[in-house]
Amino acid sequence: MTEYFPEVKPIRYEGPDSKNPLSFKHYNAQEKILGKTMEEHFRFSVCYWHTFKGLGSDPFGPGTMIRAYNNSSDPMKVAEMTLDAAFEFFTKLGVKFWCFHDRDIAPEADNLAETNKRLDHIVALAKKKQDETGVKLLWGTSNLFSHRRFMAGASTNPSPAVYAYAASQVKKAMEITHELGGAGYVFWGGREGYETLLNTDMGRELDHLGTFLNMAVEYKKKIGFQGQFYIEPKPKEPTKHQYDFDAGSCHAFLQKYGLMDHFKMNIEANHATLAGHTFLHELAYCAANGLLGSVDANRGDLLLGWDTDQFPTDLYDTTLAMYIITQNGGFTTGGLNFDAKVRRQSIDGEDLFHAHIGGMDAFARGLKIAAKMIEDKTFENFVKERYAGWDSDLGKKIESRAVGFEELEKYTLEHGEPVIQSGRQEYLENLLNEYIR
Ligand code: XLS
Ligand code: NI
Ligand code: NI
Repeated sequence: MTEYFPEVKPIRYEGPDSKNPLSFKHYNAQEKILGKTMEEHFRFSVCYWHTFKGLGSDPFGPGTMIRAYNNSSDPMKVAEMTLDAAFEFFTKLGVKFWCFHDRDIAPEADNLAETNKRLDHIVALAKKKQDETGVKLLWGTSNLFSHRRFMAGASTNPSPAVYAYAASQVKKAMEITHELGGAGYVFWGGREGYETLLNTDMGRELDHLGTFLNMAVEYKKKIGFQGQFYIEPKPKEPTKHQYDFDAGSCHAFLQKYGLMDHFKMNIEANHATLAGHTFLHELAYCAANGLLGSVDANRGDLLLGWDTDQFPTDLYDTTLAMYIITQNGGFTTGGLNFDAKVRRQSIDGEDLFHAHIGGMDAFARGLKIAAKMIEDKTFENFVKERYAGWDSDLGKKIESRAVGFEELEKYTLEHGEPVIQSGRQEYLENLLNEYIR
């Protein structure tokens, strides 16, 4: 079989002193941290769309990357070669999961029936490759945003015929995800949002989206798909107002449409920052509400206000993310998917490896640091101490709703001015720097 990345040998852990750029310095799959191997902690996944289908195009010019697996005028031949390249890449990198959109793995044909046949062909090949390599599907999803029919949205489209098309596509995407043993299925908003209220009935669109997801839940039960459903929040891009703005607005949406038992969140780092939050905030919000599911790992650029999807390298981010995720029990069905792309000038196949190695090592370092923070309990104890008042008689009475405004007024009149204490932010930030080194 053709080797698509002949210049790269399987990537090994060589430790922090290694000078080999094509080795892991920190990610050591079988090393145990807090009772679990690193592999189990992260459940790293490679995404198909950026890594194999993204060729560096931007609004100012076409792709810059020339790949041997893209070199055919027959789109199905390209699909087959790309699948070979992808599994060679997963195996060499040593990552055990992948993610895809339906249209990443097989190109659309002239009609839905033919398109589905193409998918079946590729899915059969993918299933064989999964069996041979032990690589598994973290989640599948459907591309409801590239084709022109979805220009005004999929399940929030003004036309019920487009809505029906989207439903048919998601139905098939769920079936193939099930067929490939996917651990989850992601709903990212795509073009579910709007540009101007002059042509939009927002209330109706939201209801339609709620109905759509309820239909998906019904169909999931019908086919016996056990994977976890996720919503992936994003505030803008492609539309100006995406309905799945952030974890908080998705949470409200899930509650309104009776979907809380069926969904968790897939939090993408750069989507959080586009929403004016930190990655950490979104993770912590999900953890606080039982919604922490999976992560799309990447980062944005401080100076650019769009979804740049860069590979994660910031140790503060990876440390604090792993701190929250690990403290909340770690991933179960979810994992850490690199929804990230190399820059347009990084044209070699080798660059795909450097990018993933860097991301995996950054998270491995983050996990090691977070583990130390968890073991030491320094921050945990600080927070506990800060809220200790809530374990006092007064705090307990409020939390158990044994008192109301009248009793609280009586307390205040009796006790006078409360004693207040420092939040010690700078002290804590200095302490964090002692861990990150
Ligand atoms: C786009 C999203 C997308 C989802 C999958 O910004 O991140 O890639 O993860 O549809
Ligand atoms: Ni994403
Ligand atoms: Ni994104």
